[in-house]
Amino acid sequence: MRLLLISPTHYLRDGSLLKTTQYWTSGLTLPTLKALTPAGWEVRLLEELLEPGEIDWPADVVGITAMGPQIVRAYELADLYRARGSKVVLGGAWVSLAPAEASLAHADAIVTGEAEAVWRECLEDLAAGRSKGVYRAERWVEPDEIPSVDLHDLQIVDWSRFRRSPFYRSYFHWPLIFSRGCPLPCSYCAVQTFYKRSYRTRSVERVLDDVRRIKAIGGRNLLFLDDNPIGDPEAAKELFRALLPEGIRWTSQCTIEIARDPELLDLAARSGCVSLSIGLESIDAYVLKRIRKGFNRPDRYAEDLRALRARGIQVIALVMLGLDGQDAGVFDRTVSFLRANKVSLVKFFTPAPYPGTDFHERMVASGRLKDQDWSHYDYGSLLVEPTGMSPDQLRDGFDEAYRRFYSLGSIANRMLPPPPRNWGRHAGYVVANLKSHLFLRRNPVAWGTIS
Ligand code: B12
Ligand code: SF4
Repeated sequence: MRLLLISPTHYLRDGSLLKTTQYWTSGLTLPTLKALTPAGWEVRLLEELLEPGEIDWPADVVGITAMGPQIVRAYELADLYRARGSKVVLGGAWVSLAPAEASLAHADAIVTGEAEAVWRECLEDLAAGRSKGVYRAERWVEPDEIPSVDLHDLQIVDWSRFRRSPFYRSYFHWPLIFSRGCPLPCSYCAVQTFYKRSYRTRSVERVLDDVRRIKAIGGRNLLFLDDNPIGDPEAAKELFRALLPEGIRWTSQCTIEIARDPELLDLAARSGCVSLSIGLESIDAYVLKRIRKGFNRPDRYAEDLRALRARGIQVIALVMLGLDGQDAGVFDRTVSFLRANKVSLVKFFTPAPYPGTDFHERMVASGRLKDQDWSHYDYGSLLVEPTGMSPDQLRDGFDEAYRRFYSLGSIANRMLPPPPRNWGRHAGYVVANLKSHLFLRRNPVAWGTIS
């Protein structure tokens, strides 16, 4: 039997599909599904960011994952492969959280929740020509049931460049995971909704095993794909202690709490943490309370950011613009704050009500959901009616905030003088700032649709 596993790309506003020739990291979804596939299946993986999504290969079953705006393309590919006679199964966060009927209209089966518990049964059924429709994982898998992947299954790696180019070796970040889920309650978050606020960590031995396999092929830059690897601070400390002798550099995303536990921050920095994406979301406590993120406590941000900087950890701030409680003054105040606190990079987001989340329900109930075209569920589309400003003010303020944050004056102001450690990495972030500056000059209405 033949199994084709696809990670689709998404459509841009001009109707073309987003494509790239290189990308700095990779998801683990397809290699994980392959690792869970019983022996006897011939498996092929396809990353549509880099290669055509329609290939001439007679797959008996096609499995498609999707996140955010990719869902539109996922449905399109599903229809296409079904028309050719393959059985199609869809899965992932979007498919799990959106109404099942929406996906079942395009697929023979859908998997909701983690594949580990149901993938084998689903494949056996499809191979035998039957389907239950929805394969719902009724339990969380034990963390050590999560399989390690074969690194050669990462479709995004350019192996020949990895072997010959020192630049590419420092550019590409090898993905691995320590935890699944997040115990926190942010109302807009698909992760805590998908995992129902559960949180599990894999054993340190299993993670070290992954680290050493990455090192064995020459990888030194790692990315923990976790949503919040410090969700259990004591478990995180145990991991970071174990990483101390490994001589790696790593990056991840987590809450600002990392700056508030000196031992945790110290271990993170000494174990090789060089940058973190941190969801600040807003600099106002009353705004954060409304999205159940009061735990962020913005009155402490300045001190927290100083502590991270002192350890040479670059902060990529994630900030939402257009939330309830924010008026048209938010753009100025936010950029000034980020400048004053020497934040290295920022990603701004307009509020995105992902299906299944409390935020989505609230926006539907209040009639404020403006756009249900899933291909617009990216970083910067206006999906909900703002309350504190007009949609035009939000659009213009959002674009202007990007331009001001990445202006040359702001870059100099934020990036100089360099932090006391990790100068090489800092230089890389200066270059990233300059590239963003040039990109925004060429594309006045520009926001990323891929991280
Ligand atoms: C790596 C990653 C990326 C990479 C992907 C690179 C690549 N193409 O290889 C990059 C950085 C490009 C990216 C981009 C985006 N991402 Co992303 N990404 C992730 C991240 C951090 C890890 C994914 C992963 O590999 N996980 C490990 C695997 C093993 O877990 P998994 O994917 O959940 O898969 C398990 C189950 O879900 C299920 N499953 C998943 N797919 C399928 C498919 C089938 C057939 C089956 C049977 C089962 C199944 O089985 C797996 C094993 O249990 C997740 C967060 C997370 N913790 O998962 C976000 C996440 C998936 N991304 C998300 C989003 C929103 C995006 C963006 C839309 C962001 C944006 N606003 O632009 C873009 C979309 C990009 C695009 N092209 O359209 C959301 C999805 C929310 C949602 N409801 O859809 C997540 C959950 C993050 C979040 N905090 O909300 N992302
Ligand atoms: S801290 Fe991050 S991962 Fe956790 S619930 Fe909030 S947004 Fe989601």
